[in-house]
Amino acid sequence: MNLHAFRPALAAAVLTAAVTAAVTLGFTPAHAQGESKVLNIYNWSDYIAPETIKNFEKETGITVRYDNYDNNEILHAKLVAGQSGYDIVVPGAHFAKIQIAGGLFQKLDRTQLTNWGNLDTALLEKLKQVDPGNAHLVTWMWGYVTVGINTGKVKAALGNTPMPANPWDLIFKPEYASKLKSCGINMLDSASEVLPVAMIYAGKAPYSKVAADYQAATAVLRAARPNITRFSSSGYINDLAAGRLCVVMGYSGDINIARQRAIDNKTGHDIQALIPDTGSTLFFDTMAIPKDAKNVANAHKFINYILRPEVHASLTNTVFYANPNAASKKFVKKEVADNPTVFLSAADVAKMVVPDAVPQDIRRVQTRIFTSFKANTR
Ligand code: N2P
Repeated sequence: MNLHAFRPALAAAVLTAAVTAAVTLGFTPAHAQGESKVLNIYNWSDYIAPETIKNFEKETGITVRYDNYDNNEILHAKLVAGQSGYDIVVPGAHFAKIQIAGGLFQKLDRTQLTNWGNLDTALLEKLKQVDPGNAHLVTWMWGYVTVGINTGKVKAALGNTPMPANPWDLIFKPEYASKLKSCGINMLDSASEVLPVAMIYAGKAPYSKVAADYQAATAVLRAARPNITRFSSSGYINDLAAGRLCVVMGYSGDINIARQRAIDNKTGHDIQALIPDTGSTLFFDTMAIPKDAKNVANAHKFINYILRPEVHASLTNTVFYANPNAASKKFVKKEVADNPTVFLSAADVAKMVVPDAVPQDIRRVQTRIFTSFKANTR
């Protein structure tokens, strides 16, 4: 029997049996209750294709409210407070680990996720470290934090000084950064992103659980502070594309979005995402359903829709992040598939650090250091 033809049939049979059992037992499944035709999604900004929501709405008759955030801290605070009103959220996996432990998500119903088989099994295995049994999370996309530059502007500002071997020097080493300040240096506006990178630069474990280790990152950030001209976790995309910034600490795909915008708008700016040899931090952003979500069947429908190979590929084609959908590869545009800063080589992946959850006391240390760094106080 053809396995592909068999799977949906099996899933449908299991679903029918489950519904029958539930009705017999006196439960009414959510979709049988006539769940309202709405779905509330909270996702990162600049992380979707223009047609993704429209096509889903057209096909299902479900109206989607789509809101954005640009750092994990904002989402985490909403989830901890409860009653967020969202049916799908997309935390970074290291935050999701804490959120799962805190009972903030409900388990996925795999019988409603008939496209689950499209997921890359190696990535699923890795994700089990965060979500045992892959019970709560489905990866949306993944990428890494890195340095993005406007090559012409950086060259001009550095003058006779050659580019450093370590791109992070452009931001953290005053010898370079003091020259680049005039054309604008952006740093991500998020303690949980900036501290691990500053720790790598300081030669420390990026997700150290030892508070004293963070003194080294404090020193790195203090030295860098006079040269940082902008803190932003999303607004830097346009500024980089338009030549208002020459160096950013940003998200890999966002830097490539800026690159594409500069090309499309014929601004003449050459924007490049760099891959530091000394490493950087990976992130895996994952869809999850909050425990108090109201539209659970609709949430499953949306997750299953994203898991279609063409849909997942269209996200990657638009925002330049790798996706976890093995079956989507053939729908990824050649120039995106060939971009080594979107799909990292094995050698480049090996340079990167896998994200890790840190306990609450360390999150506080990170936040305290970041807040005084940003405010430029000691
Ligand atoms: C989307 C950036 C998301 C990456 N613009 C960080 N998780």
